[in-house]
Amino acid sequence: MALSPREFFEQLISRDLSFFAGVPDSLLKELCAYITASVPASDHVITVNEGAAVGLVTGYHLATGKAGVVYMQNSGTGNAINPLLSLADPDVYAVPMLVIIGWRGEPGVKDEPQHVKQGRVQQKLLASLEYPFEVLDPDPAAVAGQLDRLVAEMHRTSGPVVLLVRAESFESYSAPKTTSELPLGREEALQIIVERSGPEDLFASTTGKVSRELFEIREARGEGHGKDFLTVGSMGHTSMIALGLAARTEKPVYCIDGDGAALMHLGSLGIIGANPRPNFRHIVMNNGVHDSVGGQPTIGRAVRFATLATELGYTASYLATTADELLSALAEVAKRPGPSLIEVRVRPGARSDLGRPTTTPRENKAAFMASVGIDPDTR
Ligand SMILES: Cc1ncc(C[n+]2csc(CCOP(=O)(O)OP(=O)(O)O)c2C)c(N)n1
Repeated sequence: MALSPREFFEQLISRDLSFFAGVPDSLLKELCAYITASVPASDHVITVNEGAAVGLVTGYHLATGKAGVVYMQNSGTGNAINPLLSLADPDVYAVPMLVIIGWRGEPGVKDEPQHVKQGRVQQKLLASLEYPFEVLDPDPAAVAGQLDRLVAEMHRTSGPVVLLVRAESFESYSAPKTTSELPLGREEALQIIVERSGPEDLFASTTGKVSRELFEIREARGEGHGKDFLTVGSMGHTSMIALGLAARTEKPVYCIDGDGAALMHLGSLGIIGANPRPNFRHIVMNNGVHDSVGGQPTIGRAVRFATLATELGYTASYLATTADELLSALAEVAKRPGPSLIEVRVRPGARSDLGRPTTTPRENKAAFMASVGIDPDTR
């Protein structure tokens, strides 16, 4: 049994929950797509991170007296906990809001390694935050009662309440596809970067499909995975992982970022500029969407990462939209001391048969550290 996103949305509207902010999630993909297509931009903001969504809905409450809706994947709970506990909490400013959380890694449901622990502790985490929560019942007859109870609790406590959403709770809803005339796809661009890389080059790649593509490119080339640190979780932190690496190895370090991930913790770009490492090379695959979780828009197309990088102290930056531009930018960054950044404007979308890493995160870590020359067992 699954819920129609439209009917669920109408249940929210009928309870005066009509202002939305969040970061998209693959489990909430249908609902996110429905909200994106149906709610005017004045009432729906896809924020750069989950804490920002809590802030935005708090401002909405201050201006209207009403409660808003925040949505996120449970990976984003950590980003939201600070403003939930120190801003919206009934012990602080007491801001009512409905928080809808996609429950990746639910015990008993097979999921990727980065979701398993988060999924296992999710209910305990919510209980320890002391926020009333329910697990969404996909039976349409039950939803009205669940929302009535949660909304009543939200008003009684004047604080956040949570609806936890299991996989496949919503019926499919086809979002209008973002079309693009750009010549390069993300995987083609990555293929060029890997082909042109030198034997010493290390990669740290961001959360989502780009790391899956990097894994498959290495498989197809018959290479090992020891040069690549795949940041399967921890969205937005790959650039800091790469900076830490660059600070302690002489080898060139390429951070393969996404626009959504770079924007999630954009201040890190300033830290890279202020802590210049000549071997640091940042590549932002800017497709203007959260491709890995359903293609919901980011503000990526309005951001000039290349210009921003120069402003923030990178020594060189390049914008590439074609294979030739990417090749010449790669040749330039290999010649000059960094930190440097290449913004690659790519089409949204990925292969439908894209697989997932078949090695575990700990195997990935061991192989990567071995290629840096460190035995992970002795640390
Ligand atoms: C803190 C956090 N919030 C949300 C997610 C869910 N998530 C995984 S990948 C992704 C989109 C990444 O977008 P971008 O960096 O632009 O890369 P793309 O998928 O477009 O290649 C999201 C939202 C997550 N893993 N962690």
